[in-house]
Amino acid sequence: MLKILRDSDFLAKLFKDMLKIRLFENKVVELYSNGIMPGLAHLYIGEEAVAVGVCNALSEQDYVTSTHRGHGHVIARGADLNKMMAEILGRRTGYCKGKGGSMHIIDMTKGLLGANGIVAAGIPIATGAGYSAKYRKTKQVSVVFFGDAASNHGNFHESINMAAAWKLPVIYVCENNLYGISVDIRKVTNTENIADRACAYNIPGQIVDGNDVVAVFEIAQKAVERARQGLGPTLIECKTYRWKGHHLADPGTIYRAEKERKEWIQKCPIKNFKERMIKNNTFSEKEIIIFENEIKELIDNATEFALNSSYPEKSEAYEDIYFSAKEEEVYL
Ligand SMILES: Cc1ncc(C[n+]2csc(CCOP(=O)(O)OP(=O)(O)O)c2C)c(N)n1
Ligand SMILES: [Mg+2]
Repeated sequence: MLKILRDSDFLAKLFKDMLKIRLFENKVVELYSNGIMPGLAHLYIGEEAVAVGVCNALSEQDYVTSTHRGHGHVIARGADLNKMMAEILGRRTGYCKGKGGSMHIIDMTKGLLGANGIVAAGIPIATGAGYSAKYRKTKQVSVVFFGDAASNHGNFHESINMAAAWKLPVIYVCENNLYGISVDIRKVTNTENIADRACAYNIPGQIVDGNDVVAVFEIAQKAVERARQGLGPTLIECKTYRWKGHHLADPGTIYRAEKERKEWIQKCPIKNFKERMIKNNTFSEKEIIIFENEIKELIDNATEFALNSSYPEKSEAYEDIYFSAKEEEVYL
């Protein structure tokens, strides 16, 4: 704790990474509300400390798998904002040439094995990446982010069982934001903590305040060390909350109490970290404004880049996919 609290460059990076996610997603909301963004996106607003704390504990060679709510993981891993925004706006300069959208951002150069629209599907992929790293003796670790609802999927149990038995270098990061779409996790799960399940596999299960970026970083760093030493996987449960609805078209208010939402907004990971840093004299208000302006510029540039890019041609619709039928055959 002391070591990183003294390193102001590192703390500035944590702050900027969280702010980048928040402001990027605010822009996504604006573009969607103005009818400029096609489809939907699942926002990470309120959960930024999880992705930023964990990804900053990794090295460049490590692997990450993400979810349908993936903007935060991808940005924290250093993805290119221009290519991200272009992808979300369906432009050919995007990560998947505009054909994947928000839920399919992938960047192999950053060890990002993909956001994923299938709940819990990233869990066995990260487990396989961990197996590969162990087999190749590379000392890489593999991290999977997944939600509370995903922890009730068979993939979770099968993957952790295998990783525990074979001591694979995998970190299982559960983002417990209390809901799977509209379903309250407390109504469909009989254990108070998802991390408690770790004992069934004889691995460490850690619970952390998912809105405290320093706490998340520290716990992730220990899990990474353990994995690199060949001691096997860790399950980390980050207690957090999504401020918005399940996706952009869901107001998120019908199935959740307003009081609960407001209490969590008080625990804003960015505001609280900023206040702490100012109180500790790590940064001044002026420096914070400089950081904010830097990030706004990046996001404005990304938006301009995306809006100035063209859409893919109709003739490209069947390129880059496993499906091999010709367009005319599909419509027969
Ligand atoms: C295998 C599968 N089943 C169901 C869905 C529909 N679905 C999309 S998101 C979601 C809930 C996910 O909740 P959680 O894992 O807690 O993640 P969160 O959305 O809260 O981040 C469901 C059921 C899906 N995409 N994939
Ligand atoms: Mg959830």
